[in-house]
Amino acid sequence: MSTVTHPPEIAAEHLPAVPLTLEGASMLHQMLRVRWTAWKQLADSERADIALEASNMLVEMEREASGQSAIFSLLGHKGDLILVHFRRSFDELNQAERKLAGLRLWDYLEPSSSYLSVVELGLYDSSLKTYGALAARGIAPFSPEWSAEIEEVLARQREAMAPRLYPDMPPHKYLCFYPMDRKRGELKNWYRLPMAERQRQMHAHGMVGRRYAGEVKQIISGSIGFDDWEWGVDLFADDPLVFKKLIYEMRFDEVSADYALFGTFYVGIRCPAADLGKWLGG
Ligand code: 76R
Repeated sequence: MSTVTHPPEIAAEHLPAVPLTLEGASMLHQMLRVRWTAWKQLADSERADIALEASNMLVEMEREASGQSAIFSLLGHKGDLILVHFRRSFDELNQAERKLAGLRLWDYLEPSSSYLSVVELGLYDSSLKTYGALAARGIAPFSPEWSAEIEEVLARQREAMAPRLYPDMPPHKYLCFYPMDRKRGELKNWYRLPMAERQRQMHAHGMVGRRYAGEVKQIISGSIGFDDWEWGVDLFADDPLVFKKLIYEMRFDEVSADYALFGTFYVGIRCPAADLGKWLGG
């Protein structure tokens, strides 16, 4: 009688703690303040020329095939404008930034903040499933066989998720942007929770979010290693009250109630680039 021997199953504590993620478009938010005093001192015709040059460049960027840009008029003291850019790479983002810096209008703008990130889809469900299945087969994490299987899962998901990884600029009128962290405190530390527990909480988070699917478009971008917070949250909607309701409801959800830390909130109203001259009072 022959017995088939299986390699021993790998225990959960030896599996990677980090979930699989898919990365897509590079994102830059530019918060800008207008130097109104200097701007208003210009002759009307000069203002019109300068505004037209900027407006033309931004109209092109709105339609850029490799990733779009959009202008929002910011409410409150945190700045006057927020430009949101999606591009294929950091190099392209940097090119866009430098092209804009070359505009004459840039002499009348100054940055009040900025945020650099990459569109991120967290794959908690597939991570748990895939890590578990490979562990049951005794395939050691980070072995060549393990890496090949993981890459296959990622490649499949990347293809299925392409429209979400490289999104078009949502057409909605209002934007709400803010950066976030997950808590790393002495008592509450997201990064110390077992994968299965994080997956459970993120699943519940997604279920709350899904009820708002028709009213709000959410884009989560990862910024660990790129900026001062861990994620950027962009919400787009045609009614700003939806932001308040969704974010309020999420505060009661376990993962937000226990682990969410929030940065500065920015709310803006879409300003089509063609209307920039009018917006500048020209
Ligand atoms: O991407 C997906 O749709 C899959 C499920 C999902 C993930 C992985 C999801 C769904 N989110 C994910 C990740 Mn979210 N989200 C926020 C906020 O946290 C708060 O209390 C407020 C900030 C909102 C309003 C929101 C909305 N989400 C994340 C992450 C990364 C965390 C990680 O990976 O550890 C953060 C920081 C975060 C925060 N989320 C949704 C929404 C909405 C509306 C959905 C459902 C989208 C849909 O199904 O159409």
